[in-house]
Amino acid sequence: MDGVDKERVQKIVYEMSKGSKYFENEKRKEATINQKIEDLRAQCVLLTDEQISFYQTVADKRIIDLEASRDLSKTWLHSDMDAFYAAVETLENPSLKGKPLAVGSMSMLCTANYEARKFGVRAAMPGFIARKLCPDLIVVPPNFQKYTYYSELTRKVFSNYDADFIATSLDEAYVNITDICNDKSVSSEQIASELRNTIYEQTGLTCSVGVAPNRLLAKVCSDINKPNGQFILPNDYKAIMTFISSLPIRKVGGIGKVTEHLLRDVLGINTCEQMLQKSAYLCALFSEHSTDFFLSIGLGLGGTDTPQHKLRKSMSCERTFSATEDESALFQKLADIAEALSNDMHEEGLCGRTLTLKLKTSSFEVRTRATSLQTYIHSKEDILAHASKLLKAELPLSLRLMGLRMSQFYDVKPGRHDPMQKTLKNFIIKDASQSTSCSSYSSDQHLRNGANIDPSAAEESCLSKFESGHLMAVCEPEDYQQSNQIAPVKVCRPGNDASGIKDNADECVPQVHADNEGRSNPEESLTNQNGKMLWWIDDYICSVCGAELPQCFIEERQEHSDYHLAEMLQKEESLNNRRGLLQRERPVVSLVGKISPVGDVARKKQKTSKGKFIPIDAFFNRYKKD
Ligand code: DCP
Ligand code: MG
Repeated sequence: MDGVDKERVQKIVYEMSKGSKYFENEKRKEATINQKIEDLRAQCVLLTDEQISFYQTVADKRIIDLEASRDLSKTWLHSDMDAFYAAVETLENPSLKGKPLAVGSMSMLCTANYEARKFGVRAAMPGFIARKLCPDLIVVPPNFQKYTYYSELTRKVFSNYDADFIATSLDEAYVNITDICNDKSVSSEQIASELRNTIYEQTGLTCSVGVAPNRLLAKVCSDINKPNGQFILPNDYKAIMTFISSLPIRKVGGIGKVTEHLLRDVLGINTCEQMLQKSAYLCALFSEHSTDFFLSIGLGLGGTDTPQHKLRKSMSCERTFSATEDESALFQKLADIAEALSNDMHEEGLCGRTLTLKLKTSSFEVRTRATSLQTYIHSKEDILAHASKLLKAELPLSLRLMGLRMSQFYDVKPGRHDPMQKTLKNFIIKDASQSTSCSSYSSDQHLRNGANIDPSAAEESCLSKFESGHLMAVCEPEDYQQSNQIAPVKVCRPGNDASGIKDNADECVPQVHADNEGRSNPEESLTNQNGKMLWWIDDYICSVCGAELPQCFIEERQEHSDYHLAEMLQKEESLNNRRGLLQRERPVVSLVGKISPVGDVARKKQKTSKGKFIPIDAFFNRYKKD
């Protein structure tokens, strides 16, 4: 937006969207954020000197630990194609060269070329507003086949540098160039130039590149000399700290509009360095994992290892003992099992969301009781808390075996997708869990882009809870594409995170999402008890049905996920009906009553899916009048 008449752009956008549903939603989101800011400020005021010095000690220790994890031995390159979709369109139609061009529709733009950006036109802006800003703007519809083709060409180039490169979207990738620099005895700068040249030779398209000791910084660096440029940050502590000292926090992946506002308006944090200066307050107000992430940013830390591809579906631990109905003995055993499971999970860097309690009674009847959590957990305390609830509901009982199984992990999807891009499911909602009985929970969730625990990461997301035991994950990594580290699985301790990120409407509500740069939230992911799920492959392909919808089609994507959710509910409903018929003699707790209204809506929606949701244009009354 440098050199853009921002005031004019803001005025036009305001005038054109005023009164629209989108606008009202934005205002609601703003009000929620403001309320959170007020709450956090109030909490700050209540902090006593004693508490602040306590939190300072905690923060200092954490900083020492994080610093100890610093690894300067790796060199990461982040590549980002310039105005990708628009550049492809121009390549295929040279008459577009030099003209302001956007790809998308009158409802929403996916991207704009640099000529159009001078007018304030940008991704996720409705095309009709863009036209107002730039009357000569050419808008062409997206063609994903073309973009995928060119993306594949770039990926071939990346693979020559790093067989395990991480593609985060069609036009972005992280390449570990440590080995190639060493093997060829060439500088990272030379590799960066060479890679950019090769991409240009192979595709006719330009990209920008950042090189740094970790992915978080490499991503920041690739934006510095955009378009068609590169920036190298040396593997040097002093250079990193100087770089970080004045870096605005918003430039860092994982710090989106909401987090930026909270940190700035509550604690006066604008630059990465200030994270360290306010470390005590960060510890006091935010969860352990949020704080770790913030402090990591202050230290310029980020992901350095290539994520392991894991396929583990579940992890369990069970104990057999002489039959007993002594409740305190049973709870003690449960605590032991929870600890063992937690240790195992910790070793593998896993956090899970489905906890199953297995019981064998003294008469050898085996029961399983499971709970699907809205947070990913791994600590002994969290596991025990949920397991105890499950056990309590079964007592009194004489048992000879107890076991705990955790499933639905964050894990790394095999393949080229970046685990950090769509993973950090910081499932942070106040209502901690709901339990349901089941016999087996398969988890395909690990097949999503998963993550190892990495302190230096954050994207924010949440779960929307649906009735009747269904959970729909609405994942809202605020700045998913900016996120350049392996996302951690943030563990929610209810009541511990005062950030407001926890239940932030901005991140949680699957409505219109766009950050400052108009970046839409990319992922509406839904899962059911069979592990079915929806996410957006390469940012635009629906994993369930293959439909193509770019990120900026926010409403359309929401509608699409709603449709699949409804479809899933319908299936479940008919399954329950069938079960009801088959098992008439047994009392069946039917979910039908609860889900059928949704199912009905969905059925209608399926037929009229185009007309059911108001297209975004309709939200803009002005547009219609014009
Ligand atoms: N995209 C989208 N919706 C958005 C943002 C991006 O559909 N809200 C698509 C279109 C872009 C592509 O993803 O061409 C890559 O996104 P980038 O953010 O990298 O944007 P560009 O490559 O277009 O521009 P830049 O030169 O800033 O990288
Ligand atoms: Mg790009």
